[in-house]
Amino acid sequence: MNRSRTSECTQMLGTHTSRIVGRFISFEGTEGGGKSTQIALLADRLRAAGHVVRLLREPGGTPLGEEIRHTLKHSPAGRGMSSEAELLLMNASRSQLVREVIRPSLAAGEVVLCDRFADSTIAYQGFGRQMGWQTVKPIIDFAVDGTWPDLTLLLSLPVEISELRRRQRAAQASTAPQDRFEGLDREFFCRVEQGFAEIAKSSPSRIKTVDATQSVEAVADQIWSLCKQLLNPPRS
Ligand code: ATM
Repeated sequence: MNRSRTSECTQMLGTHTSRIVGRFISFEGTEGGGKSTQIALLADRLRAAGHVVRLLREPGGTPLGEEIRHTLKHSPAGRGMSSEAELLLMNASRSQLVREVIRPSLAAGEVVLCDRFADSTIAYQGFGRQMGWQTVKPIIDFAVDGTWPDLTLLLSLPVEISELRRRQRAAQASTAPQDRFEGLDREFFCRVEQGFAEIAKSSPSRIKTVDATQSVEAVADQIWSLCKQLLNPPRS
């Protein structure tokens, strides 16, 4: 959340009532790492523990964002899209999601689980499309205006395994059309993976890397223990 602005307002109003503040958790990683499965398992555990959970995805998550998602992934209009247009559309969707859903959800005390967020832009557009971290970061900052996840779970997978899982999935869903990202080459996904690794190194307190080659249960347990630390920090 944009904590500085909120605390400024609290001071201006001179109120001492405790604020309800939710938690914002994003999931990142290349395809095939099991994000959807892990998000569903975490949501079940959080709900069982009494939390109100909001499930979101990027690009998407609002009516406008879902239209942008279609343009980015499947629309014939997206063929030949420039990297610059892709970067701006990702962030158009994100800016709407932050203001229309994420901030109100956090203000209501919900736990927001988002399948991808700003780190994907650094990895895919910054590294994958080779636009550079310095180019994409100011645009992300404009879109999110201080709303960053409290915790980011990076499901990490070697490129060869990710590629294999993507191919297996595509073979199972042979009738579904490939999206604009699925057909990109191995070099692109190697750069994306390298991007995620560098982002994780740069923000070690927010981004926790989880080895996605482990069993589903082992990954879920590790994620749950990281989330418990966020939701119930030890008293100092
Ligand atoms: P999925 O929701 O199926 O992960 O598809 C979203 C695609 O958009 C995903 N593609 N692959 N592989 C990653 C890509 N993406 C970006 O390139 N930049 C972004 O900022 C985000 C949020 C997603």
